[in-house]
Amino acid sequence: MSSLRKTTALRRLIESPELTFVIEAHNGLSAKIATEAGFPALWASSLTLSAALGVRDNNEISWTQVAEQVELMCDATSAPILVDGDSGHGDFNIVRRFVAKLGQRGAAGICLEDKLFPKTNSFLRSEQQPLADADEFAGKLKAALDARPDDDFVVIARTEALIAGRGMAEALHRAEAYRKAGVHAVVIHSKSAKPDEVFAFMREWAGRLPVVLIPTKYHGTPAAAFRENHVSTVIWANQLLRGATTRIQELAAKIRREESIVAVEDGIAPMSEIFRLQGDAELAEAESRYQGGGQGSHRGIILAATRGDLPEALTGGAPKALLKVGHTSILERLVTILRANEVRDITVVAGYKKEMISIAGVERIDNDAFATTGELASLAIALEKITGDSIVAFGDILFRGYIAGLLLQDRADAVIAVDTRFRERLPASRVSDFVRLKQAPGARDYLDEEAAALARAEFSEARSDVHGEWIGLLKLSARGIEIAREFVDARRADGQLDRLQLVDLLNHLVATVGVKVHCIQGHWTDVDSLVDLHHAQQF
Ligand code: SPV
Ligand code: MG
Repeated sequence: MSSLRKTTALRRLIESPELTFVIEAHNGLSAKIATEAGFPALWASSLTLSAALGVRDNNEISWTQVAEQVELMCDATSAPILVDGDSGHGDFNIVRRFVAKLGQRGAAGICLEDKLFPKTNSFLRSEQQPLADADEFAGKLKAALDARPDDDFVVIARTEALIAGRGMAEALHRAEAYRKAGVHAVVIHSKSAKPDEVFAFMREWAGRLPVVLIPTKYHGTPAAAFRENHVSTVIWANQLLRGATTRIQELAAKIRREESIVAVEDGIAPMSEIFRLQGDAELAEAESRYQGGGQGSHRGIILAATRGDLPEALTGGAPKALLKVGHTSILERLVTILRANEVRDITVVAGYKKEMISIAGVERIDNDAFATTGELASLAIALEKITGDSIVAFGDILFRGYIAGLLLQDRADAVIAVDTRFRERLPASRVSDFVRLKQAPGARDYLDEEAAALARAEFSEARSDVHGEWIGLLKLSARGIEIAREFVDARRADGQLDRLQLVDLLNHLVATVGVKVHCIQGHWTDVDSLVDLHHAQQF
Protein backbone atom coordinates (compact mmCIF):
# COMPACT_ATOMS: atom_id res chain seq x y z
CA MET A 1 0.00 0.00 0.00
CA SER A 2 1.25 3.47 -0.81
CA SER A 3 2.57 5.48 2.14
CA LEU A 4 1.68 8.72 0.33
CA ARG A 5 -0.90 10.90 2.00
CA LYS A 6 -4.21 10.56 0.15
CA THR A 7 -4.16 14.29 -0.58
CA THR A 8 -0.72 14.03 -2.15
CA ALA A 9 -1.73 10.95 -4.14
CA LEU A 10 -4.78 12.75 -5.58
CA ARG A 11 -2.82 15.89 -6.36
CA ARG A 12 -0.20 13.87 -8.26
CA LEU A 13 -2.88 12.11 -10.27
CA ILE A 14 -4.57 15.38 -11.19
CA GLU A 15 -1.31 17.11 -12.09
CA SER A 16 0.31 14.22 -13.92
CA PRO A 17 0.37 14.37 -17.73
CA GLU A 18 -1.15 10.87 -17.85
CA LEU A 19 -4.93 10.52 -18.24
CA THR A 20 -6.53 9.26 -15.01
CA PHE A 21 -9.94 7.56 -14.78
CA VAL A 22 -11.86 8.16 -11.58
CA ILE A 23 -15.14 6.44 -10.74
CA GLU A 24 -18.07 7.32 -8.53
CA ALA A 25 -18.71 5.58 -5.23
CA HIS A 26 -21.63 6.23 -2.94
CA ASN A 27 -20.89 4.22 0.19
CA GLY A 28 -18.16 2.14 1.77
CA LEU A 29 -19.05 -1.01 -0.16
CA SER A 30 -18.97 0.60 -3.59
CA ALA A 31 -15.76 2.41 -2.60
CA LYS A 32 -14.13 -0.93 -1.81
CA ILE A 33 -15.36 -2.59 -4.98
CA ALA A 34 -14.17 0.31 -7.16
CA THR A 35 -10.78 0.27 -5.47
CA GLU A 36 -10.44 -3.48 -5.98
CA ALA A 37 -11.27 -2.93 -9.66
CA GLY A 38 -8.14 -0.76 -9.83
CA PHE A 39 -9.42 2.82 -9.86
CA PRO A 40 -6.69 5.01 -8.36
CA ALA A 41 -9.14 7.62 -7.02
CA LEU A 42 -12.87 7.91 -6.34
CA TRP A 43 -15.54 10.56 -6.85
CA ALA A 44 -18.01 11.07 -3.98
CA SER A 45 -20.79 12.18 -6.31
CA SER A 46 -23.58 14.38 -4.95
CA LEU A 47 -26.02 12.66 -7.33
CA THR A 48 -25.24 9.11 -6.27
CA LEU A 49 -24.71 9.87 -2.56
CA SER A 50 -28.13 11.50 -2.39
CA ALA A 51 -29.81 8.84 -4.58
CA ALA A 52 -28.36 6.06 -2.42
CA LEU A 53 -29.90 7.79 0.59
CA GLY A 54 -33.24 8.07 -1.21
CA VAL A 55 -33.31 11.84 -1.66
CA ARG A 56 -32.81 14.34 -4.49
CA ASP A 57 -29.60 15.92 -5.73
CA ASN A 58 -30.79 19.34 -4.52
CA ASN A 59 -28.73 19.72 -1.34
CA GLU A 60 -31.37 17.73 0.49
CA ILE A 61 -28.55 16.14 2.42
CA SER A 62 -26.66 18.67 4.49
CA TRP A 63 -22.91 19.18 4.30
CA THR A 64 -22.48 17.45 7.64
CA GLN A 65 -24.33 14.41 6.27
CA VAL A 66 -22.07 14.47 3.21
CA ALA A 67 -19.05 14.56 5.52
CA GLU A 68 -20.37 11.56 7.49
CA GLN A 69 -20.87 9.48 4.36
CA VAL A 70 -17.48 10.50 3.01
CA GLU A 71 -15.82 9.50 6.27
CA LEU A 72 -17.21 5.95 6.01
CA MET A 73 -16.09 5.77 2.38
CA CYS A 74 -12.61 7.01 3.25
CA ASP A 75 -12.34 4.37 5.99
CA ALA A 76 -13.28 1.70 3.46
CA THR A 77 -10.63 2.44 0.84
CA SER A 78 -6.99 3.26 0.43
CA ALA A 79 -7.83 5.31 -2.68
CA PRO A 80 -8.07 9.11 -2.37
CA ILE A 81 -11.58 10.52 -2.60
CA LEU A 82 -12.50 13.72 -4.43
CA VAL A 83 -15.70 15.07 -2.91
CA ASP A 84 -18.39 16.66 -5.04
CA GLY A 85 -18.95 19.76 -2.89
CA ASP A 86 -21.79 21.15 -5.04
CA SER A 87 -21.84 24.96 -4.75
CA GLY A 88 -20.36 24.72 -1.25
CA HIS A 89 -23.62 24.38 0.77
CA GLY A 90 -23.56 28.07 1.67
CA ASP A 91 -21.31 31.13 1.63
CA PHE A 92 -17.50 31.27 1.93
CA ASN A 93 -17.77 30.70 5.68
CA ILE A 94 -19.68 27.41 5.32
CA VAL A 95 -17.22 26.40 2.61
CA ARG A 96 -14.33 26.91 5.06
CA ARG A 97 -15.92 24.65 7.67
CA PHE A 98 -16.95 22.07 5.05
CA VAL A 99 -13.41 21.82 3.65
CA ALA A 100 -11.81 21.64 7.09
CA LYS A 101 -14.18 18.88 8.21
CA LEU A 102 -13.73 16.90 4.99
CA GLY A 103 -9.99 17.09 5.52
CA GLN A 104 -10.30 15.86 9.11
CA ARG A 105 -12.41 12.94 7.94
CA GLY A 106 -9.95 11.73 5.33
CA ALA A 107 -11.10 13.26 2.03
CA ALA A 108 -8.36 14.17 -0.46
CA GLY A 109 -10.02 17.03 -2.30
CA ILE A 110 -13.16 18.94 -3.14
CA CYS A 111 -14.77 20.10 -6.36
CA LEU A 112 -16.93 23.22 -6.13
CA GLU A 113 -19.30 24.35 -8.91
CA ASP A 114 -20.32 27.91 -9.79
CA LYS A 115 -24.04 27.55 -9.09
CA LEU A 116 -26.21 28.93 -6.29
CA PHE A 117 -27.33 27.14 -3.13
CA PRO A 118 -29.44 25.04 -3.17
CA LYS A 119 -28.30 23.67 -6.49
CA THR A 120 -30.03 21.28 -8.93
CA ASN A 121 -28.35 18.44 -10.84
CA SER A 122 -26.76 19.69 -14.06
CA PHE A 123 -28.96 17.49 -16.24
CA LEU A 124 -32.26 18.76 -14.85
CA ARG A 125 -33.76 22.02 -16.16
CA SER A 126 -30.22 23.11 -16.94
CA GLU A 127 -30.97 26.26 -18.96
CA GLN A 128 -32.92 27.73 -16.04
CA GLN A 129 -30.15 27.20 -13.53
CA PRO A 130 -28.70 30.46 -12.23
CA LEU A 131 -24.91 30.71 -12.06
CA ALA A 132 -23.03 32.30 -9.18
CA ASP A 133 -21.34 35.64 -9.67
CA ALA A 134 -17.84 34.69 -10.90
CA ASP A 135 -16.00 37.01 -8.47
CA GLU A 136 -18.00 35.90 -5.48
CA PHE A 137 -17.40 32.24 -6.43
CA ALA A 138 -13.66 32.94 -6.80
CA GLY A 139 -13.81 34.23 -3.20
CA LYS A 140 -15.31 30.90 -2.08
CA LEU A 141 -12.53 29.06 -3.87
CA LYS A 142 -9.93 31.14 -2.01
CA ALA A 143 -11.69 30.37 1.27
CA ALA A 144 -11.59 26.65 0.40
CA LEU A 145 -7.88 26.84 -0.41
CA ASP A 146 -7.14 28.62 2.87
CA ALA A 147 -9.09 26.04 4.91
CA ARG A 148 -7.20 23.04 3.47
CA PRO A 149 -5.84 20.62 6.05
CA ASP A 150 -2.58 20.39 4.09
CA ASP A 151 -1.11 21.94 0.96
CA ASP A 152 -1.89 18.92 -1.20
CA PHE A 153 -5.64 18.81 -0.44
CA VAL A 154 -6.99 19.36 -3.94
CA VAL A 155 -9.45 22.16 -4.75
CA ILE A 156 -11.07 21.95 -8.17
CA ALA A 157 -13.36 24.60 -9.69
CA ARG A 158 -16.19 23.45 -11.93
CA THR A 159 -17.85 25.84 -14.31
CA GLU A 160 -21.40 25.22 -15.43
CA ALA A 161 -21.31 27.94 -18.10
CA LEU A 162 -21.85 25.48 -21.00
CA ILE A 163 -24.56 23.58 -19.08
CA ALA A 164 -26.44 26.86 -18.48
CA GLY A 165 -26.13 27.80 -22.16
CA ARG A 166 -23.85 30.80 -21.52
CA GLY A 167 -21.39 29.92 -24.30
CA MET A 168 -17.68 29.25 -24.69
CA ALA A 169 -16.44 32.77 -24.00
CA GLU A 170 -18.09 32.83 -20.59
CA ALA A 171 -16.82 29.34 -19.82
CA LEU A 172 -13.26 30.42 -20.57
CA HIS A 173 -13.64 33.68 -18.67
CA ARG A 174 -14.92 31.90 -15.59
CA ALA A 175 -12.29 29.16 -15.73
CA GLU A 176 -9.58 31.84 -15.93
CA ALA A 177 -11.00 33.71 -12.91
CA TYR A 178 -10.97 30.46 -10.91
CA ARG A 179 -7.42 29.64 -12.05
CA LYS A 180 -6.36 33.03 -10.70
CA ALA A 181 -7.99 32.17 -7.37
CA GLY A 182 -5.40 29.39 -7.08
CA VAL A 183 -7.27 26.11 -7.74
CA HIS A 184 -5.46 22.97 -8.87
CA ALA A 185 -7.69 22.08 -11.82
CA VAL A 186 -10.94 22.99 -13.55
CA VAL A 187 -13.94 20.92 -14.58
CA ILE A 188 -15.66 21.99 -17.77
CA HIS A 189 -19.07 20.34 -17.65
CA SER A 190 -21.21 19.71 -20.74
CA LYS A 191 -24.59 18.19 -21.52
CA SER A 192 -23.76 17.71 -25.20
CA ALA A 193 -23.92 14.17 -26.59
CA LYS A 194 -20.59 14.79 -28.32
CA PRO A 195 -17.29 15.93 -26.84
CA ASP A 196 -16.84 18.68 -29.42
CA GLU A 197 -17.51 21.64 -27.11
CA VAL A 198 -15.32 20.37 -24.27
CA PHE A 199 -12.51 19.65 -26.74
CA ALA A 200 -12.97 23.16 -28.21
CA PHE A 201 -12.58 24.45 -24.65
CA MET A 202 -9.40 22.37 -24.25
CA ARG A 203 -7.87 23.94 -27.35
CA GLU A 204 -8.64 27.50 -26.20
CA TRP A 205 -7.59 26.74 -22.65
CA ALA A 206 -4.24 25.48 -23.90
CA GLY A 207 -3.18 23.69 -20.75
CA ARG A 208 -3.29 26.61 -18.33
CA LEU A 209 -4.34 24.14 -15.63
CA PRO A 210 -5.27 20.44 -15.68
CA VAL A 211 -8.83 19.86 -16.99
CA VAL A 212 -11.24 17.30 -15.56
CA LEU A 213 -14.21 16.00 -17.61
CA ILE A 214 -17.43 14.22 -16.61
CA PRO A 215 -18.55 12.48 -19.83
CA THR A 216 -21.95 11.25 -18.67
CA LYS A 217 -23.68 12.53 -21.81
CA TYR A 218 -20.83 12.15 -24.33
CA HIS A 219 -20.19 8.63 -23.06
CA GLY A 220 -19.35 7.29 -26.51
CA THR A 221 -16.04 9.16 -26.53
CA PRO A 222 -13.09 6.74 -26.72
CA ALA A 223 -10.27 6.99 -24.19
CA ALA A 224 -7.84 7.81 -27.01
CA ALA A 225 -9.75 11.04 -27.74
CA PHE A 226 -9.35 12.19 -24.12
CA ARG A 227 -5.62 11.46 -24.37
CA GLU A 228 -5.23 13.27 -27.70
CA ASN A 229 -6.89 16.31 -26.16
CA HIS A 230 -4.63 16.24 -23.09
CA VAL A 231 -7.45 15.71 -20.60
CA SER A 232 -6.07 15.25 -17.07
CA THR A 233 -8.88 13.26 -15.53
CA VAL A 234 -12.13 11.62 -16.59
CA ILE A 235 -14.80 11.05 -13.94
CA TRP A 236 -17.33 8.26 -14.52
CA ALA A 237 -19.80 9.98 -12.24
CA ASN A 238 -22.76 7.63 -11.70
CA GLN A 239 -22.37 4.25 -13.44
CA LEU A 240 -21.94 2.02 -10.36
CA LEU A 241 -25.12 3.29 -8.74
CA ARG A 242 -27.02 2.96 -12.01
CA GLY A 243 -25.78 -0.61 -12.53
CA ALA A 244 -26.67 -1.58 -8.97
CA THR A 245 -30.13 -0.03 -9.42
CA THR A 246 -30.91 -2.18 -12.46
CA ARG A 247 -29.79 -5.34 -10.70
CA ILE A 248 -31.70 -4.56 -7.51
CA GLN A 249 -34.87 -3.86 -9.52
CA GLU A 250 -34.57 -7.18 -11.38
CA LEU A 251 -33.87 -9.17 -8.24
CA ALA A 252 -36.63 -7.60 -6.16
CA ALA A 253 -39.19 -8.27 -8.90
CA LYS A 254 -38.05 -11.86 -9.38
CA ILE A 255 -38.04 -12.76 -5.69
CA ARG A 256 -41.45 -11.15 -5.23
CA ARG A 257 -42.82 -13.02 -8.25
CA GLU A 258 -41.40 -16.43 -7.38
CA GLU A 259 -41.90 -16.25 -3.62
CA SER A 260 -38.57 -18.01 -3.34
CA ILE A 261 -34.90 -17.17 -3.51
CA VAL A 262 -33.81 -20.53 -4.90
CA ALA A 263 -33.54 -19.31 -8.48
CA VAL A 264 -31.47 -16.25 -7.58
CA GLU A 265 -29.23 -17.71 -4.90
CA ASP A 266 -26.42 -18.91 -7.15
CA GLY A 267 -26.38 -15.72 -9.24
CA ILE A 268 -25.80 -13.25 -6.39
CA ALA A 269 -22.72 -12.57 -4.32
CA PRO A 270 -22.34 -15.37 -1.79
CA MET A 271 -22.41 -14.40 1.88
CA SER A 272 -18.70 -15.19 2.03
CA GLU A 273 -18.02 -12.44 -0.53
CA ILE A 274 -19.92 -9.91 1.57
CA PHE A 275 -18.00 -10.98 4.66
CA ARG A 276 -14.74 -10.67 2.69
CA LEU A 277 -15.59 -7.17 1.51
CA GLN A 278 -16.50 -6.23 5.07
CA GLY A 279 -13.04 -7.38 6.16
CA ASP A 280 -14.13 -10.23 8.40
CA ALA A 281 -10.79 -12.03 7.89
CA GLU A 282 -9.06 -9.16 9.69
CA LEU A 283 -11.51 -9.39 12.58
CA ALA A 284 -11.03 -13.17 12.88
CA GLU A 285 -7.27 -12.62 12.96
CA ALA A 286 -7.66 -9.84 15.52
CA GLU A 287 -9.92 -12.04 17.66
CA SER A 288 -7.26 -14.71 17.85
CA ARG A 289 -4.64 -12.03 18.61
CA TYR A 290 -6.63 -10.20 21.29
CA GLN A 291 -9.04 -12.80 22.61
CA GLY A 292 -7.11 -16.04 22.03
CA GLY A 293 -8.56 -18.86 19.98
CA GLY A 294 -10.99 -17.99 17.27
CA GLN A 295 -13.73 -19.77 15.46
CA GLY A 296 -12.71 -22.83 13.50
CA SER A 297 -14.10 -23.39 10.05
CA HIS A 298 -14.74 -26.56 8.13
CA ARG A 299 -12.24 -28.36 5.96
CA GLY A 300 -13.28 -29.91 2.69
CA ILE A 301 -12.35 -33.35 1.35
CA ILE A 302 -13.24 -34.15 -2.26
CA LEU A 303 -12.90 -37.74 -3.38
CA ALA A 304 -11.89 -37.70 -7.04
CA ALA A 305 -9.62 -40.71 -7.45
CA THR A 306 -11.66 -43.09 -9.58
CA ARG A 307 -11.71 -43.17 -13.33
CA GLY A 308 -15.46 -43.76 -13.48
CA ASP A 309 -17.38 -45.66 -16.14
CA LEU A 310 -17.86 -42.89 -18.70
CA PRO A 311 -16.42 -43.58 -22.18
CA GLU A 312 -12.90 -42.28 -22.76
CA ALA A 313 -14.11 -40.29 -25.76
CA LEU A 314 -16.20 -38.24 -23.36
CA THR A 315 -13.73 -37.66 -20.59
CA GLY A 316 -10.92 -37.05 -23.09
CA GLY A 317 -8.82 -39.27 -20.89
CA ALA A 318 -9.22 -36.88 -17.96
CA PRO A 319 -10.55 -37.76 -14.50
CA LYS A 320 -14.34 -37.56 -14.31
CA ALA A 321 -14.18 -34.62 -11.88
CA LEU A 322 -12.59 -32.55 -14.65
CA LEU A 323 -15.54 -32.98 -17.04
CA LYS A 324 -16.71 -29.55 -18.06
CA VAL A 325 -20.21 -28.39 -17.25
CA GLY A 326 -20.52 -25.16 -19.20
CA HIS A 327 -17.04 -23.62 -19.14
CA THR A 328 -16.13 -24.94 -15.71
CA SER A 329 -15.16 -28.40 -14.51
CA ILE A 330 -17.28 -30.22 -11.96
CA LEU A 331 -14.35 -30.03 -9.55
CA GLU A 332 -13.93 -26.26 -9.91
CA ARG A 333 -17.65 -25.80 -9.35
CA LEU A 334 -17.50 -27.97 -6.24
CA VAL A 335 -14.59 -25.96 -4.88
CA THR A 336 -16.45 -22.71 -5.58
CA ILE A 337 -19.60 -23.92 -3.80
CA LEU A 338 -17.64 -25.14 -0.78
CA ARG A 339 -15.63 -21.91 -0.55
CA ALA A 340 -18.82 -19.88 -0.80
CA ASN A 341 -19.96 -21.79 2.26
CA GLU A 342 -16.88 -20.87 4.30
CA VAL A 343 -15.08 -24.18 3.73
CA ARG A 344 -11.47 -23.04 3.92
CA ASP A 345 -8.86 -25.76 3.45
CA ILE A 346 -9.91 -28.04 0.64
CA THR A 347 -8.10 -31.28 -0.16
CA VAL A 348 -8.74 -33.38 -3.26
CA VAL A 349 -7.89 -37.05 -3.21
CA ALA A 350 -6.72 -37.81 -6.75
CA GLY A 351 -5.81 -41.09 -8.40
CA TYR A 352 -6.58 -41.63 -12.08
CA LYS A 353 -4.60 -39.05 -14.12
CA LYS A 354 -3.81 -37.35 -10.83
CA GLU A 355 -1.35 -34.89 -12.41
CA MET A 356 -4.23 -33.23 -14.30
CA ILE A 357 -5.83 -32.17 -11.04
CA SER A 358 -4.51 -28.79 -10.03
CA ILE A 359 -6.61 -25.96 -8.58
CA ALA A 360 -5.11 -22.86 -7.00
CA GLY A 361 -5.26 -23.01 -3.23
CA VAL A 362 -6.51 -26.62 -3.17
CA GLU A 363 -4.23 -29.34 -1.82
CA ARG A 364 -3.98 -32.60 -3.76
CA ILE A 365 -3.16 -35.90 -2.12
CA ASP A 366 -2.91 -39.12 -4.04
CA ASN A 367 -4.47 -42.55 -3.82
CA ASP A 368 -2.10 -44.36 -6.17
CA ALA A 369 -3.98 -47.62 -5.61
CA PHE A 370 -7.19 -46.06 -6.97
CA ALA A 371 -7.75 -48.89 -9.47
CA THR A 372 -7.97 -51.58 -6.79
CA THR A 373 -9.42 -49.66 -3.84
CA GLY A 374 -12.75 -47.97 -3.05
CA GLU A 375 -14.01 -44.71 -1.61
CA LEU A 376 -13.12 -45.54 1.98
CA ALA A 377 -9.46 -46.10 1.11
CA SER A 378 -9.35 -42.65 -0.51
CA LEU A 379 -10.94 -41.08 2.56
CA ALA A 380 -8.45 -42.96 4.75
CA ILE A 381 -5.57 -41.22 2.95
CA ALA A 382 -7.17 -37.81 3.60
CA LEU A 383 -7.76 -38.69 7.25
CA GLU A 384 -4.03 -39.23 7.73
CA LYS A 385 -3.72 -35.44 7.53
CA ILE A 386 -7.10 -33.98 8.39
CA THR A 387 -8.64 -33.32 11.77
CA GLY A 388 -11.49 -31.09 12.90
CA ASP A 389 -14.91 -30.30 11.45
CA SER A 390 -14.99 -31.37 7.81
CA ILE A 391 -17.27 -31.91 4.87
CA VAL A 392 -16.66 -34.84 2.51
CA ALA A 393 -17.93 -34.72 -1.08
CA PHE A 394 -17.74 -37.08 -4.00
CA GLY A 395 -15.87 -35.46 -6.89
CA ASP A 396 -18.62 -36.05 -9.46
CA ILE A 397 -21.55 -34.24 -7.86
CA LEU A 398 -23.06 -30.80 -8.35
CA PHE A 399 -25.55 -29.28 -5.94
CA ARG A 400 -27.06 -25.94 -5.09
CA GLY A 401 -24.99 -24.00 -2.58
CA TYR A 402 -27.70 -23.97 0.10
CA ILE A 403 -27.43 -27.75 0.51
CA ALA A 404 -23.84 -27.47 1.72
CA GLY A 405 -25.04 -24.65 3.99
CA LEU A 406 -27.71 -26.89 5.56
CA LEU A 407 -25.12 -29.50 6.45
CA LEU A 408 -22.42 -27.12 7.61
CA GLN A 409 -24.74 -25.22 9.93
CA ASP A 410 -25.94 -28.41 11.58
CA ARG A 411 -23.94 -29.13 14.71
CA ALA A 412 -24.64 -32.88 14.76
CA ASP A 413 -21.57 -35.14 14.51
CA ALA A 414 -22.59 -36.71 11.20
CA VAL A 415 -25.00 -35.05 8.76
CA ILE A 416 -25.96 -35.99 5.20
CA ALA A 417 -28.29 -34.71 2.48
CA VAL A 418 -30.75 -37.19 1.00
CA ASP A 419 -32.85 -36.68 -2.12
CA THR A 420 -36.36 -38.01 -1.51
CA ARG A 421 -37.44 -37.33 -5.10
CA PHE A 422 -34.87 -39.67 -6.63
CA ARG A 423 -37.45 -41.89 -8.32
CA GLU A 424 -38.27 -39.07 -10.76
CA ARG A 425 -34.63 -38.82 -11.74
CA LEU A 426 -33.36 -42.36 -11.93
CA PRO A 427 -34.32 -45.40 -14.01
CA ALA A 428 -35.59 -48.18 -11.72
CA SER A 429 -32.65 -50.44 -12.50
CA ARG A 430 -30.01 -47.91 -11.57
CA VAL A 431 -27.80 -48.64 -8.59
CA SER A 432 -26.80 -45.87 -6.25
CA ASP A 433 -26.32 -45.04 -2.55
CA PHE A 434 -29.87 -45.53 -1.33
CA VAL A 435 -30.91 -44.98 2.26
CA ARG A 436 -33.65 -45.90 4.62
CA LEU A 437 -34.58 -43.39 7.30
CA LYS A 438 -35.78 -44.17 10.83
CA GLN A 439 -39.05 -42.43 9.95
CA ALA A 440 -40.41 -42.10 6.46
CA PRO A 441 -40.12 -38.48 5.31
CA GLY A 442 -43.42 -36.60 5.06
CA ALA A 443 -45.07 -35.88 1.77
CA ARG A 444 -44.66 -32.15 2.21
CA ASP A 445 -42.92 -30.40 -0.59
CA TYR A 446 -40.61 -28.18 1.43
CA LEU A 447 -37.06 -27.80 0.24
CA ASP A 448 -35.73 -28.53 3.66
CA GLU A 449 -37.83 -30.80 5.73
CA GLU A 450 -37.10 -31.34 9.34
CA ALA A 451 -33.93 -33.29 9.77
CA ALA A 452 -34.53 -37.00 10.09
CA ALA A 453 -32.23 -39.82 11.20
CA LEU A 454 -30.58 -42.42 9.01
CA ALA A 455 -31.35 -46.08 9.68
CA ARG A 456 -29.28 -47.72 6.98
CA ALA A 457 -27.42 -47.00 3.76
CA GLU A 458 -26.41 -49.33 0.99
CA PHE A 459 -25.24 -49.32 -2.59
CA SER A 460 -28.12 -51.08 -4.31
CA GLU A 461 -31.03 -50.79 -6.70
CA ALA A 462 -33.85 -48.52 -5.58
CA ARG A 463 -35.93 -51.12 -3.80
CA SER A 464 -39.40 -50.21 -2.60
CA ASP A 465 -38.36 -49.83 1.04
CA VAL A 466 -35.76 -47.09 0.51
CA HIS A 467 -36.64 -43.49 1.29
CA GLY A 468 -34.05 -41.56 -0.61
CA GLU A 469 -30.71 -41.33 -2.36
CA TRP A 470 -27.66 -40.03 -0.55
CA ILE A 471 -26.19 -37.28 -2.71
CA GLY A 472 -22.57 -37.92 -1.72
CA LEU A 473 -22.13 -35.11 0.79
CA LEU A 474 -21.25 -35.89 4.42
CA LYS A 475 -20.49 -33.39 7.16
CA LEU A 476 -18.52 -34.65 10.11
CA SER A 477 -17.75 -32.81 13.33
CA ALA A 478 -14.29 -33.15 14.87
CA ARG A 479 -15.73 -36.09 16.85
CA GLY A 480 -17.28 -37.56 13.70
CA ILE A 481 -13.88 -37.37 11.99
CA GLU A 482 -12.27 -39.21 14.91
CA ILE A 483 -14.90 -41.94 14.72
CA ALA A 484 -14.30 -42.22 10.97
CA ARG A 485 -10.56 -42.50 11.62
CA GLU A 486 -11.07 -45.29 14.18
CA PHE A 487 -13.30 -47.13 11.72
CA VAL A 488 -10.76 -46.80 8.94
CA ASP A 489 -7.95 -48.02 11.20
CA ALA A 490 -9.98 -51.03 12.33
CA ARG A 491 -10.88 -51.96 8.75
CA ARG A 492 -7.28 -51.56 7.67
CA ALA A 493 -6.29 -53.91 10.49
CA ASP A 494 -8.85 -56.55 9.50
CA GLY A 495 -7.97 -56.23 5.80
CA GLN A 496 -11.33 -54.91 4.63
CA LEU A 497 -10.49 -51.27 4.01
CA ASP A 498 -9.80 -51.51 0.29
CA ARG A 499 -13.15 -53.02 -0.62
CA LEU A 500 -15.37 -50.72 1.47
CA GLN A 501 -17.30 -47.63 0.38
CA LEU A 502 -18.57 -44.55 2.21
CA VAL A 503 -21.99 -46.15 2.80
CA ASP A 504 -20.14 -48.62 5.05
CA LEU A 505 -18.84 -45.67 7.04
CA LEU A 506 -22.37 -44.21 7.17
CA ASN A 507 -23.67 -47.45 8.69
CA HIS A 508 -20.89 -47.40 11.26
CA LEU A 509 -21.78 -43.79 12.11
CA VAL A 510 -25.45 -44.82 12.47
CA ALA A 511 -24.34 -47.39 15.04
CA THR A 512 -22.13 -44.94 16.96
CA VAL A 513 -23.09 -41.24 16.91
CA GLY A 514 -26.12 -41.48 14.62
CA VAL A 515 -26.46 -39.75 11.27
CA LYS A 516 -28.75 -36.77 10.85
CA VAL A 517 -30.44 -36.39 7.50
CA HIS A 518 -31.55 -33.28 5.66
CA CYS A 519 -34.11 -34.20 3.04
CA ILE A 520 -34.00 -32.33 -0.23
CA GLN A 521 -35.98 -32.67 -3.43
CA GLY A 522 -33.68 -32.45 -6.41
CA HIS A 523 -31.29 -29.44 -6.77
CA TRP A 524 -28.33 -31.75 -7.28
CA THR A 525 -26.93 -34.22 -9.79
CA ASP A 526 -24.09 -36.65 -10.10
CA VAL A 527 -22.38 -37.72 -13.29
CA ASP A 528 -22.35 -41.49 -13.73
CA SER A 529 -23.68 -41.77 -17.24
CA LEU A 530 -24.20 -39.87 -20.48
CA VAL A 531 -27.72 -39.04 -19.36
CA ASP A 532 -26.34 -37.61 -16.12
CA LEU A 533 -23.87 -35.50 -18.05
CA HIS A 534 -26.66 -34.11 -20.16
CA HIS A 535 -28.60 -33.38 -16.95
CA ALA A 536 -25.55 -31.67 -15.44
CA GLN A 537 -25.25 -29.40 -18.48
CA GLN A 538 -28.81 -28.19 -17.77
CA PHE A 539 -28.04 -27.77 -14.10
C1 SPV B 1 -22.39 14.30 -9.64
O1 SPV B 1 -21.94 13.19 -9.93
O2 SPV B 1 -23.09 14.51 -8.68
C2 SPV B 1 -22.09 15.43 -10.50
C3 SPV B 1 -21.96 15.21 -11.93
O3 SPV B 1 -22.06 16.51 -10.00
S1 SPV B 1 -23.46 15.52 -12.63
O4 SPV B 1 -24.43 14.58 -12.13
O5 SPV B 1 -23.24 15.41 -14.06
O6 SPV B 1 -23.87 16.89 -12.31
MG1 MG C 1 -22.99 16.63 -8.19
